[in-house]
Amino acid sequence: MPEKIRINSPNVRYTEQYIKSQYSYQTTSVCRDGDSYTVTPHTTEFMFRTERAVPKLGVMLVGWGGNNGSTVTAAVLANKLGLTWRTKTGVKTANYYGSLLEASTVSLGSGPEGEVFVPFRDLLPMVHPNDIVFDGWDISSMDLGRAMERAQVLDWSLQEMLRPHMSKLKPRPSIYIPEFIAANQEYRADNVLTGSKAEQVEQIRRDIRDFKQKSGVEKVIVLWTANTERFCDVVPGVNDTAENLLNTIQTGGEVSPSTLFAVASIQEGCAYINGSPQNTFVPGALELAVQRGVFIGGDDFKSGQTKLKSVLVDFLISAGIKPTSIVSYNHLGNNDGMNLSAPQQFRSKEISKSNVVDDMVQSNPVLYKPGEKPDHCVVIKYVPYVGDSKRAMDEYTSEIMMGGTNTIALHNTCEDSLLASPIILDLVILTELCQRITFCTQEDRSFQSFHSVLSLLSFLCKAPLVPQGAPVVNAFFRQRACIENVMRACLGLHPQNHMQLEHKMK
Ligand code: NAI
Ligand code: DG6
Repeated sequence: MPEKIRINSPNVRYTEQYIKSQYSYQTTSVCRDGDSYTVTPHTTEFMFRTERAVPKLGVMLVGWGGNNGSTVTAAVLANKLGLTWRTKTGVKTANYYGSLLEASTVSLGSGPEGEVFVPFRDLLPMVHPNDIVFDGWDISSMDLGRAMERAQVLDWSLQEMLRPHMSKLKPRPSIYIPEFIAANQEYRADNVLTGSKAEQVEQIRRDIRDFKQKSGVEKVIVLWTANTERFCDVVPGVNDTAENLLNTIQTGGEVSPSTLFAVASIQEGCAYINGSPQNTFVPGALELAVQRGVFIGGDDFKSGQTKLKSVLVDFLISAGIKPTSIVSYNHLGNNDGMNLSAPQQFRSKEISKSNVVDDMVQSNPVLYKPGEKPDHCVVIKYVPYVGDSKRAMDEYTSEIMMGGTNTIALHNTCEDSLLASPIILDLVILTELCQRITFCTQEDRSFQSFHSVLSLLSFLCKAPLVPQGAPVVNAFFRQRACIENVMRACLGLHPQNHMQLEHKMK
């Protein structure tokens, strides 16, 4: 299908296979000498190539029968079928609100009628969510129709329309190692694989191949949206290198289910994304992904409270206001909340929710001394009655001018899974797009892909995974600008500069 946006520039060429762009990447290096700085601008010439053919995409969800898994599957089906349904407040229509790619826009420039905005998804050829084929695994055998009902997320009349379709979808048996998730999850585990760890990894690999073959999809991406696991110890000789990790799987030593899934996916050449906070990507798993040139991404969907935090703290600090204390309470009553009521699983989430302001704090040495941080406290409580409708209450206390104090208190209520579902779609669609982008520089003419650790997904993750030594960016608008500007580079367009000089001249 021809692209909606065509670039009229000598720097961009459309061949049958690719959009090819020449792009001048501008950076600055800084030398500090005491209180003075020498700043040197640099330009590197890049060539980007984006494959134009969009493949048929299959997505396999680990935890398919959970609230996120069943909700995202139902939402895509409802959109595909163009469903509308009645609620007490009127008629609702299926949509993709909350998806960066589907429901937000970017500015292309100006036309006779002013600035022109287009949906993010139109920038480059991308998979449409309606065309994604889902499959997956769950330790609970419930079909997706019953799982959707168990989740209590979607309106009943919509569930009734979806049930005939959803009931045909059944999660594949999964890897269950009880010690990694809360003991309170045991009652769900009636759909589990048996055999050694190596045999179970082989079964997961067979499942991926089976899905691909039966569904006819050309590409598969695997995404973990199963329960939060406890952290794994990183142990030399066990999981510190790819070779040791593969040996440990053979000998049956400690490897978490999520890492076993990651290994199976990587071995099948399928990108693997971790939507939960645990350290799935132990050094051995990371090394394996790099060795095989497979994308991995994570960790932990950035859906609500943390997303707001990455906006609010960015706003405060970049406005010169000094946050000194951030206290974040949550209570929720879904199965995720029940799992997180166990200390080790809560600890995984606490870690991922707690490091999200570090880059913003470090960016402002006027406000913070080296090593200084705001107090930051995260509390999560399980309250069954509220179900998936999570409550998040936050108090941000900041120092303002002349010893003043500014306190902001927030209360947020919404269905957690309806925030996570569009993020799942963005993660897989963006990952798939990145698989079709290659680039080279004038100095090194051999085309390469992005690093296996796909840091472009940071916008969608609470604890962004980045290549070793790369900076972690949590600040919301920087993360968004990164995605937008990389896509613009693929079209030979300069980054958005927002200067609007043409409107500032006499
Ligand atoms: P859920 O508890 O409803 O779903 C998880 C599913 O995973 C369950 O159906 C469970 O049976 C299954 N499961 C557990 N261990 C498994 C294994 N080894 N293999 C296959 N399936 C397994 O939870 P929900 O609400 O869907 O959340 C999923 C994950 O996403 C959680 O870890 C949560 O912390 C994370 N998350 C959710 C966000 C949200 O806004 N909903 C945001 C950020 C992260
Ligand atoms: C309680 O915090 C449950 C969690 O799974 C969160 O709902 C989820 O991680 C979303 O977190 P946040 O901070 O992005 O709203």
